[in-house]
Amino acid sequence: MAGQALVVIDMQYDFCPGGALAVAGGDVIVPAVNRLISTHEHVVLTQDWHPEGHSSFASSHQGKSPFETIDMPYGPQTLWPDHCIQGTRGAAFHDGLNWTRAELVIRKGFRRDIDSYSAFFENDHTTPTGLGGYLRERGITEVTLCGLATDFCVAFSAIDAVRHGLSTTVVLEACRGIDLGGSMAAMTEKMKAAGVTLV
Ligand code: VGL
Ligand code: ZN
Repeated sequence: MAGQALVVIDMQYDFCPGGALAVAGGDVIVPAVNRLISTHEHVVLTQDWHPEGHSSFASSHQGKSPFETIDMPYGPQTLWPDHCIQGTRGAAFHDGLNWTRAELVIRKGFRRDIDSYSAFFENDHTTPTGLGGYLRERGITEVTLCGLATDFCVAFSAIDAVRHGLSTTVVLEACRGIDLGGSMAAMTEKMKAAGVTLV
C-alpha cells in the first residue's frame, strides 16, 4: 500500500515488565504489533535513546522523585526513572519484535536538556526529529501508530502526525499505557479532539 506507513513507538525492554519504566502488558502487545508490521509495506520504528544524566531523569534533579513534574524552559516535564540509556539492554528493541523490515529508526530524546515523547517533535513542540520530512519525501500521507506508551509517546506522536497533515490511526490493542494521574483518559480525549482515529 503506497502512501501508508506503520510507525511503531518505543517497543524497548525498559518499557516492558522488568524494565526501568515498565508499562503493564508492554510485552503482551508484541504479537499484535508484529501482525501490523506484516500488513504494512512501509514500517518506521522509534527508539527512546537518552544519554546518561538526561534532564528527564529524576536522578538528574536534586530532591526530586520519579513521576514528579518540574518546569523546564519549554514547559512542564514529568520526571522518570533512568531509562533507555543509549546502548544498554533496556534501550534495545524487544527480541520478539519483527523489526527487520523497518525502513527507518528514529531515535529521540538524545539531547540532554530536552525530552522527546513525539516521533515528530521534541517536547518544545518545535525542534523536529526529521520524521515529518522523511514521510513527506516518501509520499506517505497516512500513518498507523502502535507501541508504548499510549498516553505519552504514542499520543504525542499521533497528535503531531495530524499536525503534519497525515491521516492518522492508532490501533489501541497494539498499545499499552502508563496512566499517570489520569493521563490515559486525558490523552485519549486529546487524540480524539485532534482528529486521530482510534481503533
Ligand atoms: C516514554 C516516558 C519517557 C514513552 C518515553 O515511550 O511513552 N514515556 N520516555
Ligand atoms: Zn524517555
